[in-house]
Amino acid sequence: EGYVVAVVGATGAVGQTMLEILAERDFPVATLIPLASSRSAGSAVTFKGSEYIVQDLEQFDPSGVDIALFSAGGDTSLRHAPRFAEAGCYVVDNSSAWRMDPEVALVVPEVNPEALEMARHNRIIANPNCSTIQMVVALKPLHDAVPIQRVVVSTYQAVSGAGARAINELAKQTGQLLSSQDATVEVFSSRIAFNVIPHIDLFMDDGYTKEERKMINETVKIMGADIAVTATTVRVPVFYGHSESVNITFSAPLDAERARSLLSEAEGVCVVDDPSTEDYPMPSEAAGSDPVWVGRIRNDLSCPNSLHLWVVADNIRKGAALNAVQIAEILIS
Ligand code: A2P
Ligand code: 11C
Repeated sequence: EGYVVAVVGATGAVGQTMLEILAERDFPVATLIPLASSRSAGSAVTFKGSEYIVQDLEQFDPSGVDIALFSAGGDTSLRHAPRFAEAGCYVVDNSSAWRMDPEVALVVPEVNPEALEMARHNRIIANPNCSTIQMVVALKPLHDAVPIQRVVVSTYQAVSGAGARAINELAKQTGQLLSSQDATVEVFSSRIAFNVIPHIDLFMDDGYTKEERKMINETVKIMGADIAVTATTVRVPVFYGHSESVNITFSAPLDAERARSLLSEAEGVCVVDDPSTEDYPMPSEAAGSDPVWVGRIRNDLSCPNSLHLWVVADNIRKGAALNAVQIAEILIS
């Protein structure tokens, strides 16, 4: 009893966590089908203590699959998600391929679950970018109280956002530098160990990166409000957990005390904010957890109607795999 569930990109950093979260949350999986490229077809992944053989996506016939969770890059989604949808399967796609398509729902369950109605027709649902997800979960309860006019965000993003090879690169370079060797640079544009790189995804003509553009456009689409957003996205030598400094300007006053109380009651949010005990969220503690952690909540003394937040979440869980599984849970409910 349950559903036929395919995980596309099952060998990757996000795909592996999708398998863990499906198991943890006891998603009703009758048949699990792990898929990846021909490179890893024939290898095994583990789900609920059993091994499953990875199949080649290219050769796979999606007939009979109920739900497919895709996390194998934008090109793979563009090519394969439509044939899964045409076969009658719901696709929850973690890539950026479909997010800004006006016909496709871009969903964070705590923020805009109603957008899923759209998916009843075309069957492809987009999972937002990890940095966007954690920010909008924190913005939503505040925006519902006092409409937000503008957001200025700077990110501190973990290497796991760039996949399994990027995780290995930070580990390898750290070892190399600690043993006085030169760092081998393959995945990132520069050395990431003991460094900070103000560049995530490709640069565009206007000087922004695509990661910054995603945060701007996706936030407006998910929040369904005309919020002015600007972003600087930065890679830091952290394995798991994205952090964000978020400055918010509201259309009317919202003091830090009220914001703290609204966030304390919000779904999916945990507030850790006590300067007297030096308590604030950090990726070392958010890694492996489900909530969006918020702290350093304070009024911006330089600007009326403005607040600062510090927002941290596990980018692979809430930022990707968990959000996708939560969407699947709504689809079957
Ligand atoms: P594979 O193991 O075959 O390379 P990560 O983001 O951690 O790098 O993971 C990317 C995931 O997407 C992996 O599971 C990878 O599978 C999968 N993948 C990459 N390219 C393709 C493709 N063309 N077809 C199917 N799966 C792909
Ligand atoms: C990162 N946010 O941390 C990126 C990864 O659009 O899904 C996710 C890219 C995306 O590198």
